[in-house]
Amino acid sequence: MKVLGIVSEARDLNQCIPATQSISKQIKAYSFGELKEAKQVSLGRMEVLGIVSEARELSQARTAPVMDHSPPFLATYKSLFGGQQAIDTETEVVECCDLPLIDLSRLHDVLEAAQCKQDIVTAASEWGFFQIVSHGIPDGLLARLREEQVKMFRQPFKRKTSEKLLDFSDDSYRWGTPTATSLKHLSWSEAFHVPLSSSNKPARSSTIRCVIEELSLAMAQLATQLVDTLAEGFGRDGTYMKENCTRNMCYLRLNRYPPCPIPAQVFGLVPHTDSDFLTILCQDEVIGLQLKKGGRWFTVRPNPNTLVINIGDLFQAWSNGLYKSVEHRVMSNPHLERFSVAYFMCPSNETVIESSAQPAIYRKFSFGEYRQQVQQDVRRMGHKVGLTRFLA
Ligand SMILES: O=C(O)CCC(=O)C(=O)O
Repeated sequence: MKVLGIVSEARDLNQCIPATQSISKQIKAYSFGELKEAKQVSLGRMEVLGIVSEARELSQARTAPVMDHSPPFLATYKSLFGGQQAIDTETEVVECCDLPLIDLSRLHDVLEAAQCKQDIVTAASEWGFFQIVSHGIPDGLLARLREEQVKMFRQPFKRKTSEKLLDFSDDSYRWGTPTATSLKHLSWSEAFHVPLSSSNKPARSSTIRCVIEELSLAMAQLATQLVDTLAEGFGRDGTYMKENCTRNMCYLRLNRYPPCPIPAQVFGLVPHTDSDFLTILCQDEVIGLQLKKGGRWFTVRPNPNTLVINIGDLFQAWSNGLYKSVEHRVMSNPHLERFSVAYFMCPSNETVIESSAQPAIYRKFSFGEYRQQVQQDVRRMGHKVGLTRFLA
């Protein structure tokens, strides 16, 4: 493994993936298209892992129906390969961490509520990330969403790019990073971006639309509860958020990270902070999410039984830096596909973000202005600059 530079991956796999998910079992989930694309670069890796015969067998199974659902990353971005690497898993030692765990049922216990609120405030200030249980989103609903999400991504790639699937808007399906000019800006992932404004009135009803509708209502309620607590933490109330972050301003992103034959070279999702107030993330059991704390990257130990909450840029500005919008990224994985769903709590474009603290770290700005600046930076420089552009 050392020769192939996959020691750390093997360590991660050993530490963080449930034993029941053997690599050989997972590889059966690969489509022919993925294997075909991965074959050139990854047969060596597969050989070392003792799964080469299965890989060959699968890649040669031409009689099986071909469901080519993974995007053609290698072919499309070939001009970026062979140059500078985005990441170096050989030199970078990344430890696993457990996010602060908060049981939200304590908010309803008179003896526990104050301490629970304090724990949320502390986690948002020190980590910018925490995980929650007893959050009120039914497990069955999350499971149904995952099932529908998998079906959406299993559609042939051509269909995902060329058709308006299930009433999602035309540009809902996204993959890779069209603006990437180097590997470090490329994300090896695909996503359906679903503005919740359009989920209210589906032209025709489908299971996924109904599940999204139900989930977005539950997520909005949860987000309001968290925001009330967080606003209270610096002497504000949640009215401002309730008025400006109505559900139709928010959006859901369904993410899929296909197995990547060159994980040492490319991210699943490039390092970024979220441009919203607050994000609620539902991830599966596959390792991938990492966050930066004290200048070092940590791998978040995945726990599919919790929801992960992270603070976005707007909350950092509104709280005058009390809460941290922390840089995070997703590592690509050579063997396993990974799914996640993120709910982004956003205000209307006209909403003005202004801290009432003095001196204010950031000048006041509207969300529309912020969004435009982020898009411009990504277009011009390949990456987001974020809040540092808005220092007072
Ligand atoms: O998939 C994940 O774990 C993180 C997703 C994320 O950071 C995003 O969608 O912005």
